[in-house]
Amino acid sequence: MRHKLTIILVSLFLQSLAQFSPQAGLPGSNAIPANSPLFKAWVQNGWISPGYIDIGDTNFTIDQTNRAHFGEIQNIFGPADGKVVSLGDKGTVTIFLNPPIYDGPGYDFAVFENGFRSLNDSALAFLELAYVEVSSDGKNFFTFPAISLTQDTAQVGPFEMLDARKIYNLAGKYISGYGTPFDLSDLTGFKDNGLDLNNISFIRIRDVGGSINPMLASYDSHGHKINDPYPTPFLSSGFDLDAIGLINIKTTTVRVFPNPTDGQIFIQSKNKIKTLIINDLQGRTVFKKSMNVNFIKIDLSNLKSGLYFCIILGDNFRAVEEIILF
Ligand SMILES: [Ca+2]
Ligand SMILES: [Ca+2]
Repeated sequence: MRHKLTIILVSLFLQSLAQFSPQAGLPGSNAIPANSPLFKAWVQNGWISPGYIDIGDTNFTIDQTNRAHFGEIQNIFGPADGKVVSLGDKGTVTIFLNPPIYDGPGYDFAVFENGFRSLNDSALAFLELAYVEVSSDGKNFFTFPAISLTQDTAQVGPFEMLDARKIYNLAGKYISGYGTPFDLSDLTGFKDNGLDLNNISFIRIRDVGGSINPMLASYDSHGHKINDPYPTPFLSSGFDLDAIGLINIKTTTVRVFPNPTDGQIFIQSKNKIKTLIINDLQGRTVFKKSMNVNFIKIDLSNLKSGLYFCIILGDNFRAVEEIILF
């Protein structure tokens, strides 16, 4: 008990000292500008599950809906350009990566939002924050361990500024035009839980909400409430996703064709295919088979039309391909 208390006190002391990377443009900032040659590709797809305009008042509507609806999902495709889609309170955007990304040297990807700097203090900015989660299989997502040292006793208001030095591993830490970088090596602890850091095929951005009301709060990895501008009762409520720049991208060795398909699918792989799994968009497994081949034909014509993910597993090898069944 005493030991535990000591650990808590030491960790509180360290947190009070901790200063993370400052706002973009300040010395020592790790913000990556959109035109950096580090970016080898940009996310080109995604689907949104919009959150409430105001999670504290779900009866509040604009244009007959209580969900955020500002911007098209297409606004996140391609390089960061300031065009965004709004997630709403605790809304999500999920992105499929093909080819996957992997834990290579340094940062592996960066997330762009549309925050803006304070006119009075270059260290402060209007920021909306989101958790970042990744998955190898589209079923099990793992969240980057985030830290918010912003006080959590007085609600940050709808137009109040945040200090980036108090924010770690949350998207939206930097102003428009600068990406918040993420290093997959921060998730090494999840390797035994099914996360393959060598094959990350999905990224999910999840708005934090930002309320410090205990009924509505989101917490960081130290159990501290994440305080960000709330309420933001506008169509554009919540995190505004602009783009995701990819840094460490895998070269792919799998072909799935024809695609889209009416059901007949051929899968060709340089590595031996040992297990083949088909999951639907909700992550439910609709097909699973063991084998030991480089080439296989399967028939999915008994499935409902829609989007599926084909997961191809071999020895030290995994690929995920999107299949459109019509
Ligand atoms: Ca890395
Ligand atoms: Ca954009």
